[in-house]
Amino acid sequence: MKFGVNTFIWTATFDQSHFALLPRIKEAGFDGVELPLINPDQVDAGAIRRAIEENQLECTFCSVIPAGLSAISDESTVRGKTREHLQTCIQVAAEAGGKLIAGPVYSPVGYLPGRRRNSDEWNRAVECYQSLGDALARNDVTLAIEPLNRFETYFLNTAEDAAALCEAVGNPRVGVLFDTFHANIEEKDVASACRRVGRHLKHVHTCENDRGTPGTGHVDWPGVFAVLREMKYDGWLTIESFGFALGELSAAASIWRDLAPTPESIAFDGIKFLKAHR
Ligand code: LER
Ligand code: MN
Repeated sequence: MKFGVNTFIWTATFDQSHFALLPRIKEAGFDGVELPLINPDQVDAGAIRRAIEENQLECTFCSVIPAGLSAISDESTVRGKTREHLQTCIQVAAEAGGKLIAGPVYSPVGYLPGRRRNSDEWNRAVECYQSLGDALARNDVTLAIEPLNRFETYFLNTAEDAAALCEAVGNPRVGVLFDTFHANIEEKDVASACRRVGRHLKHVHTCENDRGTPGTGHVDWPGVFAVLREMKYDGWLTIESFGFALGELSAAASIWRDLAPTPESIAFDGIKFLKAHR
């Protein structure tokens, strides 16, 4: 297993002004960083690749769907633009040296139409991810789709549904990102839910129940680690939390108070806990 940290802990965007974080992240024992990939046009893939390599790290990317786009929209032009957007994200991730894009890449976080998902939306998501097959193969990238809790999406809330979606897509490069924070809200049992993802598991966000430091809350870490070992999971365990003043991003994540003495202590204390208990 490899250990990563999402830079949302420090910043909503990531550019050269944040490269000084990388040696500190490496020194703390992380194998990689997870970087935002929301507006691919604003990502300097070459500079990121060099900085990641210089610091002997790897990178994964976290994508959310920007406002105005949706893979499940009933407007075919919106779906087409979303497909193009995701294709660009895949290409940019590969240029930066990343092999994985993870996140709720179906509709914008917080989009809640006040009804349940319908079968047309499900079929459109399947079609969208199937259509990305060539771009994923050509760029050697895997897409890990993240179920979110009910307050952030109506489309995909459980591990079981996420696994069923990937089963329908039928491409091993399209799998599931399992986030323990969301699972703690939606699942009867976090560890069993993780097991249910099965062979579709491609990425894990190791988050405490309050998005604070892993090990300081009530996520069933022994259970989760036992299941990951049983599944022979050898992918990333990425700590994700959000700085306390990231504007729109803090609002989307609903962070309204300090969750730890400092946001970065969530990363640096969190990795000690995860490594000691894996
Ligand atoms: C959002 O709650 C989340 O978990 C992230 O991985 C993507 O926004
Ligand atoms: Mn997450």
